[in-house]
Amino acid sequence: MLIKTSSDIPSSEITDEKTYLSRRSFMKGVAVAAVSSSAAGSLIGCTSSASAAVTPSRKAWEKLTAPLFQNIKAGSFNTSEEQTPYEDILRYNNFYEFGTDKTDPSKYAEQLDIQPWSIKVDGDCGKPGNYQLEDIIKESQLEERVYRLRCVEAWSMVIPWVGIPMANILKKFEPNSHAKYVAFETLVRPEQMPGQRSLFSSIEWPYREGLRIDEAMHPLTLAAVGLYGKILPNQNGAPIRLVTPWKYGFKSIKSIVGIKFMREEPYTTWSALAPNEYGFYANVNPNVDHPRWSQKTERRLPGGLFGPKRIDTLMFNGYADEVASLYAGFDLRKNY
Ligand SMILES: Nc1nc2c(c(=O)[nH]1)N[C@H]1C(S)=C(S)[C@@H](COP(=O)(O)O)O[C@H]1N2
Ligand SMILES: [Mo]
Repeated sequence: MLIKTSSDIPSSEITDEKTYLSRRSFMKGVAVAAVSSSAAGSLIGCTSSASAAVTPSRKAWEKLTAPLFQNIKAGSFNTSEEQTPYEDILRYNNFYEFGTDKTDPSKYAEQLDIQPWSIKVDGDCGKPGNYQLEDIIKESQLEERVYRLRCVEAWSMVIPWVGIPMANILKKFEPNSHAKYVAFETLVRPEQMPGQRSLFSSIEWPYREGLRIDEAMHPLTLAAVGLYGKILPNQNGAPIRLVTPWKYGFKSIKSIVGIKFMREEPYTTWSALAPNEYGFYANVNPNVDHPRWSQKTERRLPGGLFGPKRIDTLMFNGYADEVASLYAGFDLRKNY
């Protein structure tokens, strides 16, 4: 039940994380409403263009960051694969704070005020405190990084992010030698985030993610503030989100308001919800299947005229040369 079907996508193609949440809600005894037609289907069938709505807080953020966005340099690690169109990146999202349908974030995230935006930094570091986001990023050089994004649900995109190496940001807070991990938190604001008001959600807000410190400091790890040369659309995690391209998409936490340097492995939302399905590491690995579907291939978005574009999934999402050494001696089946 609650697995969406449509004429465009056979149910064998659908590997939705929300089925997990729905099952849990069902187990909790919550009545479940009927579900509308497939979000993925409308993505494929529709050609009208989308754009990020201009609200006062987005205007304010645009103004604050304009000098940075006027000077974006080409970054490293860029893939030359065909980029997923802007409209598709804006209209097919996972951002459960706004709902579990792929189109919910594009419908509801517009109402989120992204200014003012502060980030609380604490834990094992020399410079804890509450910082305004603009003060954290104001002296940074923005880079464009064209990365693959591979969701654990077995779809993928190619996204031209704009951001700052996460290491440059974290170093400002002077992590000390006890800092073995970094935890990140998303905003909690139920008035503007309908998914946080939903009875159907089993997520314990805030959405939380974390990395080992060496992963967080790795040159591939990006603090994204834009895509396609513009400030991030709200549905993609404005004003700032994490991007770890060799890991499943759920690690790339959106709309960050908390950073904590820790000694122990932090709580992470999906691995806490279903530890047998989602691990702390979440490295993309075609040889370790999800218990409910294969991870050997993925559906590259957008689909073609005649159906989904299926391609092989690569070890570490194609970034093995860069990151495999981080896991030397690891059993990747156990540490999934
Ligand atoms: N706060 C928050 N961050 C999140 C999520 C979420 O639901 N909430 N979903 C994750 C998942 S499962 C994926 S695949 C990516 C999707 O990013 P995109 O919508 O920008 O493509 O965001 C990740 N970050
Ligand atoms: Mo995902």
